[in-house]
Amino acid sequence: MNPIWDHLLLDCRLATMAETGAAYGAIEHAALGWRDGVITFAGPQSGLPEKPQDLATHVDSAGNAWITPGLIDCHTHLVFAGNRAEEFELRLNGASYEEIARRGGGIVSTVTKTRMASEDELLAQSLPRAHTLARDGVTTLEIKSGYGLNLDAEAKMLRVARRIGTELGITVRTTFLGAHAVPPEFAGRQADYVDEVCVRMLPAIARAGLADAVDAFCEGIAFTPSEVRRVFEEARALGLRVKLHADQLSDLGGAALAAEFGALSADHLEYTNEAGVRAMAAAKTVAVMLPAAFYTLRETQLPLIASLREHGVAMAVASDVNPGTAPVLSLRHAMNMACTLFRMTPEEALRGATVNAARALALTDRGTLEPGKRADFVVWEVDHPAELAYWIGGDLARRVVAGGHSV
Ligand code: DI6
Ligand code: FE
Repeated sequence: MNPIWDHLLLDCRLATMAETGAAYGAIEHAALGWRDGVITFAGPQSGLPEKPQDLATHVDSAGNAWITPGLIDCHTHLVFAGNRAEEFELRLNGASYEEIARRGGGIVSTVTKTRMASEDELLAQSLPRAHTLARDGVTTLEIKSGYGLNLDAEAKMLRVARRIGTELGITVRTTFLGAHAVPPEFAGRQADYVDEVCVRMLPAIARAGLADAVDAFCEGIAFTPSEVRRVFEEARALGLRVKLHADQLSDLGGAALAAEFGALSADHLEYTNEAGVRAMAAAKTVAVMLPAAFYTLRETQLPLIASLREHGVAMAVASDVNPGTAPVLSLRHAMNMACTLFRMTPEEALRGATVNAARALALTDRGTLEPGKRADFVVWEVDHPAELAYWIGGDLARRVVAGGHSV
């Protein structure tokens, strides 16, 4: 009989993250099989239908290692030029993030550098960051534009994001974030810039197929709820799903606004109120927790984790990799912060970086280890899945597999 699968890994401990009733959806003494990049078997080894050698071309032992779904980082601004270590220093000398932004620093300084960089330079600067995330277990990565703020530079960022996926053999989902900040040439003409985003940039980006979703920064230092509404209406007309930077620094009702548009996710949420939580629950909008930004800004207002939990809002955890508020290059580190700072459990943090992150990206083919899902998984050097959120740093991923191939 010819083997039916490409690969079969024996002696696994699977944290499937599927809703099995067991913590982490765990299955011990398990086997994992896959063919053509898709999982064909994820269950007790005793349940294999044939002898391993008859089932797969390549049969290996995982040596009783823990295996999880590939990690999914569902919110990053990973493509940018330069960095903002200088601003970090300014903040340590007393300036606030908002003051720096008002003085033309902050996001706009990254915009200047990103516009100046050629596409290849931008790739060369950004790729190592993505590589670092992937080595730590990330097999699906969302990347936003938002440091170009004109059509050419935004398109350049999104092309670089797509090239990162091709270069590393991981999945990259792109998000258009033209409404991130007002570029200097539109200073004092914010409404005109919103026009530019809605009438010119967004339709062209959509036509070029460069964006999988549309995001905006709804904040006192960025865009008002009514400006965001215009962007979302345009996105809806173009058939693109939306997500929102909501209530990060103040409560502008961002979570409820996102929910009203059936957003995939509302992200940050430190200042979101109970009504916002209820609106998200009703709309099944995922709450994306970004504790690295909370940490970097030394924020003290905690998102309403207990209420989100109580209302059954799915919580994701993402790195928010960006040069201003989250210079973090490990999704696991963000998971650690989600536990230590936000009091999420290690299991919630892992769910947040797998199954719930998949939901935040509208990806139904991944996030758990189950037959029919993509063969995206990580073999870890740990004795318990809680270690993934417990260790700060460290080199824990023994093997990272995306679409059936080692990354
Ligand atoms: N919220 C954030 O935390 C990042 N963007 C956003 O909308 C910060 C981006 C930056 O400072 O460069
Ligand atoms: Fe962000």
